[in-house]
Amino acid sequence: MSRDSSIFLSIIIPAYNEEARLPETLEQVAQFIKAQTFTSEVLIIENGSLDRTWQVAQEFANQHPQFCVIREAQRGKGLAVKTGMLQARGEFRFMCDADLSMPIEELSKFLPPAQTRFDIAIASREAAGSVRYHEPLHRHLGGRVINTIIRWALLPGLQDTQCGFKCFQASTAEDLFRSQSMTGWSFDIELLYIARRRGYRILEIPINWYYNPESKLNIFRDALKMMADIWKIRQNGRKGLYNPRS
Ligand SMILES: Nc1nc2c(ncn2[C@@H]2O[C@H](COP(=O)(O)OP(=O)(O)O)[C@@H](O)[C@H]2O)c(=O)[nH]1
Ligand SMILES: [Mg+2]
Repeated sequence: MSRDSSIFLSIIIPAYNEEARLPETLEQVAQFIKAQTFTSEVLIIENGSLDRTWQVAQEFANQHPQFCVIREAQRGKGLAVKTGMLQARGEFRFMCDADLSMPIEELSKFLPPAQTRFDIAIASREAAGSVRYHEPLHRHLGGRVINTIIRWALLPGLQDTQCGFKCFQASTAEDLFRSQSMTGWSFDIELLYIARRRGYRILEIPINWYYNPESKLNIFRDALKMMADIWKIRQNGRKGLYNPRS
C-alpha cells in the first residue's frame, strides 16, 4: 500500500483471533470503499492471535492494494487502535470492530457531507434514533451500569463511550492517541476524557447495532479492570497528566 498523504478516509480494524469473522468483514469493507468517490486505506492491526488471523489478513491485503496489515508486538485492543491511528494517513480516521456489529454503510453518517463540524464522531447505541438488535438483557444492563459509572466519574452526558466505531479528524487523532496510555478495553474512555479536557467537539451518532455473541470481552474480569482504569484516569487527570500539550 502506498503511503499517500492525500487519503480522505482511513479505516482501522483491530483484530485478535478473528480468522472466522475477518474474511466477510474485509469483503464488505472493500465493497464499501470501492463504491465511494473518495480515496481510502484500510489498516488491520493484529497482535499475537492464536489462530490464522494474520495469514487471513495478509492474503486479503495481497489481493487488495488499499489494505495493509500491521503486527503489534503487545496485546490489547487499545494498543492496536493507537498503532493504527498513528500510522494512518487519512483526513478522517475511523476505528471499526472486526465483527461489523454496525453495518459498514453507516460509516457515511460519520463523514462530510453528513457531518461537518466535529473533531470526534462516536457511534451511540443510546442516542435518539439508534436501534440495538438481538442484545441479551444481561449484556445491555451490564453496559448501562458501566456507562452510569463512567458518566458519574469522568464523562457526564456521554451515553455510550464503548461502541467500537469512532471517527477522528486527523489532527485530533494525532494529538489524542499520542497521549493515550491505556492499552486494553478502557482506552476509549481515556481518549474521550482527554478530548473533553482539551476542548474537542464530540458528536454522538445514532446507529443500528447488531449484537454479536462471540465477544472477546469477559464481562466480569474486564469490567473489574475497567473500574480500576476509571479510577486511574481520574487520578491521572488530577495530576495534570492530560492537560493540553503546549
Ligand atoms: N488487535 C487486537 N484486537 C483486539 C484485541 N482484543 C479485542 N480486539 C478487537 O476488538 C474488537 C472488539 O472485540 P469484540 O470481541 O467484538 O468486543 P465487543 O464488541 O466489545 O464485545 C474486535 O475487532 C476484536 O478483534 C487485542 O488484544 N488486539
Ligand atoms: Mg463486538
